[in-house]
Parts: sequence; structure tokens; C-alpha cells
Amino acid sequence: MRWSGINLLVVGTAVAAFGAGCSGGDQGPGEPPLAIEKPATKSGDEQFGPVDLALGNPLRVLVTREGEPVEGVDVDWTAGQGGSLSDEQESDADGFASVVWTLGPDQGTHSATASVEGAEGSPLTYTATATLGTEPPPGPTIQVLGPSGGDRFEPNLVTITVGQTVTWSWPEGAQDHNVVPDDGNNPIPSGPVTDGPTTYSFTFNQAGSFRYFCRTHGGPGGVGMSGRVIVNEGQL
Ligand SMILES: [Cu+2]
Repeated sequence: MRWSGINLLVVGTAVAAFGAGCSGGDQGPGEPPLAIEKPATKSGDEQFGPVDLALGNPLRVLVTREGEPVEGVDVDWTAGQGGSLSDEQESDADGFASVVWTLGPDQGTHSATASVEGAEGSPLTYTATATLGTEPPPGPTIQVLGPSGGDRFEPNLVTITVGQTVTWSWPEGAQDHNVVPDDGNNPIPSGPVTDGPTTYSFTFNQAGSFRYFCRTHGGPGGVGMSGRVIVNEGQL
């Protein structure tokens, strides 16, 4: 499978070099190669969606040659994990080609690829997280640590998607910590400083970058025992 793919690529390159058999994009002799990339916005990469349903946004690829969009190029798409894709279309006047991705039946990480024979950057891999129902997957847990080993949040930077829940966990031995938001609301304050073991959770329903700190050992603006949660819009 791999080997035949490489052989096809070599043959395709050789054919293109002789200036014959081009499949769109006006590839001629001596012309620089096509390149494909994920668009900077709305690529459709890293979406969350329920199993067996189409993702909310299409996957998009940008086809260029020397930085200029190229129209009429056939992009080959594949979907793994039992997923399926809408009919392929050639790149448009702005160099974009897109497909709608319907995820397969299993929960977890799914992948799809876009490829253009002989193009730089090919193949591109897109991933999606398939969920059961419409609930976003659980978010990360942040350890609330110290004094042993130093007073700190670990990790002190996490990145999530809107709708995900972050859990702070004070293990046994953690002393005099709380979670206080710089902006007063995100996350809602955990309350008075407390010892472990205990937990506190907050669901971020707003995109942005949110700093927080421990009243005893830190302060706003990233001072001392502090951390940050970056919340991305879902389904970019
Ligand atoms: Cu503290």
C-alpha cells in the first residue's frame, strides 16, 4: 500500500516533468510544484462532533503555486475510522477545496487526509474528536500543589474548547490554596483557601484567555501561584 503509493508519486512526478498528463491546475513543464496547506482560519481541523454525524464545518484545503491560489485542482480526500466524505470538488478560484466529513461510529480521535499528487505539504491530516451524544469531552485536571515541592498549579497553562470543564484537585497534603479569577468570573471563585484532599470544577462557556491565582500564594497578572486557561471557540 505504502510502496505502491510512493511508486505512483514517482511516476506522477516523472509524467509532470515531461509536461504531459496533468490533472488540473495547468501544470506545465518546468512549472513550480503545487502546494497544499490548511487555511489559517476555518480549516475544519480539530472539531468535536457526535459519532455518525456530519461535523458542523467542512474541511478546507488551500491549493497554491508560489503563494498564488490555483483553481481546478483535484484534491483526493480520505476518511478513517469508518467515516465518510461528501463528493470531492476541484479547488475554486480562491484555491479552496472543501468536503463535509461524517464521522464513523466509534468515540475517540478520527482522522482524514487531503492529498494532491506531487504537491508540497501533501498529504495533510485533519483530526476530529467523536463524542457520544452532544456533550463535549471532559477537560483537564489541574493539580493544586504545595507547600511540598512549592506552591503551584500544575499544569499552570491548559487549553480547552468552549463548554469543557476544568477540575482543580488538591491532593492530600496541599495547604491553604484556592482558585481566584483575575476577571472575577472565569472561573467563579472556589471560595476560601482550603486544604486537600478536595476538588473544584468550572465549565468555561466563553472563549478567551483567563488567568487565576491562589489568594495565599499568588496574585493577579500571573504573580506567584497562578495559572491560565485558554478557551478556544468550538468548531473553528
Ligand atoms: Cu496557594
